[in-house]
Amino acid sequence: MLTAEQRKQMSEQGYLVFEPYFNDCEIERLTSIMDGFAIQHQEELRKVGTQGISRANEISFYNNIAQQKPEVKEFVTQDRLLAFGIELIGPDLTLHVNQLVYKYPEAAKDFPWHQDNGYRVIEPEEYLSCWIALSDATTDNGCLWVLPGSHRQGLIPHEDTPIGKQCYFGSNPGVAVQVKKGGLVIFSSMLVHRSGPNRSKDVRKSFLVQYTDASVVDVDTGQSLNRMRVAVAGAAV
Ligand SMILES: O=C(O)CCC(=O)C(=O)O
Repeated sequence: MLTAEQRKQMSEQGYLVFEPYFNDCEIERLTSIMDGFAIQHQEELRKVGTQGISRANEISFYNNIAQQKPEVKEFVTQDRLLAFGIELIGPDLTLHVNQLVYKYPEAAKDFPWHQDNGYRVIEPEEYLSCWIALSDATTDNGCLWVLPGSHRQGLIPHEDTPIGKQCYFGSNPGVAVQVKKGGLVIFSSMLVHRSGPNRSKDVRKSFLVQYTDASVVDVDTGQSLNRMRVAVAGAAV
């Protein structure tokens, strides 16, 4: 799946960009499903204001879509996506998180610097995050920013902030990962990343898919996470 050069970049920098990766038809089909969940989620959020790191009229993180929609299950188990997980994590995989992240216009806040592992400590520690652009992602509307190479530092302590957990407070601006609709960013769960505010007039839409080794346990409880199995012995389930 990956060339030697790409494997080197993944190992040294902790991320890779594929652009374009999914065609318009694939993205439109996925987006029409995500839009339905995002609208519903925002309606719920307007009643309560916030729910975890989601905020009414600002940002939605909505999870477990593949468990509700067969088309999305098919999307996250397709070879073109799963093969990255198999190559970089291992032949036996579970689906850790699958969630839409929608940033609404003029959501003034960023989503702070974090490692995905900062949200839940698991073992084996490193897993793969696949971030799919459902709309163009730019510095204007809240694209991802990364600190290349930061995945090599191990798990960094995270502090709770009102807008999410944060593990980096320094002045390094990092690298903006601007991608067109249909682009794919894959990165190590240990990579320090953030996303910027959406100063545009449109919703910035993405879908995040994460693959963990199937043996994964929650370090605090010692229990298996009981996630959906997506690959056995290097083949999709
Ligand atoms: O899509 C975004 O704006 C941020 C996503 C992200 O960093 C995450 O869910 O870990």
